[in-house]
Amino acid sequence: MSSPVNYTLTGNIGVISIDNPPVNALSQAVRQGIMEALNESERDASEALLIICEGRTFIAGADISEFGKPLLDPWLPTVVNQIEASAKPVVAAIHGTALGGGFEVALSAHYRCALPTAKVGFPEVKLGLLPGAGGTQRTPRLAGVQAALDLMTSGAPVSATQAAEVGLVDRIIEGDLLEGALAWSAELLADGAGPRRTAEMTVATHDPAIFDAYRATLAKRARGQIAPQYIVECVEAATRLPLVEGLQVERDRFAELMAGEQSIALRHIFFAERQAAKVDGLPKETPLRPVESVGVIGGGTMGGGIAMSFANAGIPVTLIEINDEALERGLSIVERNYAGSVKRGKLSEDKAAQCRALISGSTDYSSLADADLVIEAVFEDPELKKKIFTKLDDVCKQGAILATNTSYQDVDAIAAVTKRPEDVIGMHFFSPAHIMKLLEVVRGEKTADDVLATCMKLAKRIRKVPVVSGVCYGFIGNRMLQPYGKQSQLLLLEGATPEQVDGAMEEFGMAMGPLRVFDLAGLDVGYKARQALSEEEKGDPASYRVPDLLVEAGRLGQKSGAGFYNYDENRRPTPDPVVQAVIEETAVELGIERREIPDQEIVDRLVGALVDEGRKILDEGIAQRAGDIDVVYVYGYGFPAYRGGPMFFGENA
Ligand code: T1G
Repeated sequence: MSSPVNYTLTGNIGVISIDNPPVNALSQAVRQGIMEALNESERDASEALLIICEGRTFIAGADISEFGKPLLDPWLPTVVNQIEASAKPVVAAIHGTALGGGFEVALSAHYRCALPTAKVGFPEVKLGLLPGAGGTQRTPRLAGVQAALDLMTSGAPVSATQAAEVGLVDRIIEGDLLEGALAWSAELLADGAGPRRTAEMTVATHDPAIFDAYRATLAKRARGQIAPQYIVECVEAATRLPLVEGLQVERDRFAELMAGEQSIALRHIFFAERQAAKVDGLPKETPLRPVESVGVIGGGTMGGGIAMSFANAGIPVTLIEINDEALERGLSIVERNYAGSVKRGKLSEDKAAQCRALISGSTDYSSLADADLVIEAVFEDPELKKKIFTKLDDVCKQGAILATNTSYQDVDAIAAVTKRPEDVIGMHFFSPAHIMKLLEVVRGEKTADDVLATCMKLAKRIRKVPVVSGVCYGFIGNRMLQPYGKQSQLLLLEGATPEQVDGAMEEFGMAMGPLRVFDLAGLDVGYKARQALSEEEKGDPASYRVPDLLVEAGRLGQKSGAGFYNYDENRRPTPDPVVQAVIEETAVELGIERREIPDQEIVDRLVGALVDEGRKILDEGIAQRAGDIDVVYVYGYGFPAYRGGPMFFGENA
């Protein structure tokens, strides 16, 4: 088996070229190959060394698939220390994404150049880890404490230009990277530049209070997570200790995190997310339909957000509304959202204007005649949806994909009103649709393979995380929310208060407890859905009596300023004794005894409800894998990623 590392002498430059598709991960073979190249360079006529990668990217990190297994020599810290120790100047040439261990390799080099399109970063914290090959010690020496902490605790990559501004990249190369890097290496040699070891640098002066400030911010922003706190500790060590001792602190903390539950869970989610994008039994080479123009029916909150998701990916969108007034309202939601993204610094003014320009409005369905994909996003009235699909069947070209954004309706029943059910599919976005990453792709009984494959691929293009679901009431996510919601109601009647239930789940790591979620979604949504059901279909009154009484008392949730909680003008929730009285009276009415309920029981019963329903969903084949369900709950329902999702947690708790 040939080595993924190639070493050649180009003039007086020793070129270490790595070729380990798909992302040049630092597998054992790559680490071994780099060491062999370094050893060879010590014996040859090279005067400088250049580290560069083939393929679409520079090294995107350590090989995550090796984690959790016995670590094979050479260890990455050994490799990076040998690069830094080289007697000949070492240049790293970056394209694509230099991430994690890959960026650490670049930081151990003496000089760094990059294409303007390149990105660098430390995503380790997203895996419950920290940069374990010198990143926590070398980055603050080069870029200062603040930049180092921001990079490592956010896990977000920055552009090569931004990296250059803080001293992490020395030269931006326009044009061909290899050519430019070789020329720059020759220039360095001509200028008499020798090895420039970061290890010999000290961290620039800084306010020592910065560390406690970060600890406090992270305790809120990354509640319950260990890795961010350890990153602060390691960067602080870099300001106090010589590199060798700082590296030891980093090594100890890294090893602890690697063996820890949080990182194991986050690594599960890393691979589960990539697995979820694959459809069992659907050949990789299934042809895809072109999607270069999209129509969205309904300019409400969901429709506007969906339109933005496509426009943000450069795909023109036509937003359809019933009349000009409604269309105006829909387009103004889009305007407001873009203004908000610019204000929060998520988008530049220019980019926002570019995207906005890709969204046009119409009240005429015939403007969708050439659309490649049309997504219906009107409110949950099954008859209205069927009427719309009948119309789409008439106006849309053959081969167009017809999708519904319903969050629980029967996609097969909607498809059945058309003459082309094979072209119908569910694309269930989550609110706000231009921000939430999850996309449930609902495969109907007759949905064609190429339609499914196209939507799965398209999801990545619009920066969504797709998960396939079969057709059932509520698909994966909302179906599991039913028993979860029911359990939350039983806990209230049996003695817990809304703030205790939500508090316990938020302490567990949920972004928001169940009662606050129901208030956010609107208690009237569930109430209206229940009105269409028979007493029998509604099931145990304990699961809905209290929210029904609240709605009938005009407490619809956040939108009416009161639900399970009262809400002030900043939407801050406060408990209301009126609600407590309704709960206690209903418990008496239903003959439910009340008692002290420990927080752990609340967590066990609510997470247990999710896991039980998840198992039924797997048994019925509605979801392909348990990991898919975990991805749904982490990306769509605020389940803590560092617990791996409900199914993983259920298996491992
Ligand atoms: N190790 C192993 N496999 C990896 C990998 C990695 N680091 N990165 C990607 N893959 C696989 C992935 O599973 C998929 O496989 C294929 O490559 C394409 O990935 C000591 C400890 C680079 C931005 O966290 O963020 O270094 O599904 O679909 O959307 O300090 O991959 O095709 O079989 O995601 O174009 C730090 C992780 C590691 C970066 C490309 N590095 N990767 O995105 O492709 S920890 C990371 C990514 C570390 C050191 C520490 C993305 C990407 P398959 P993809 P993409």
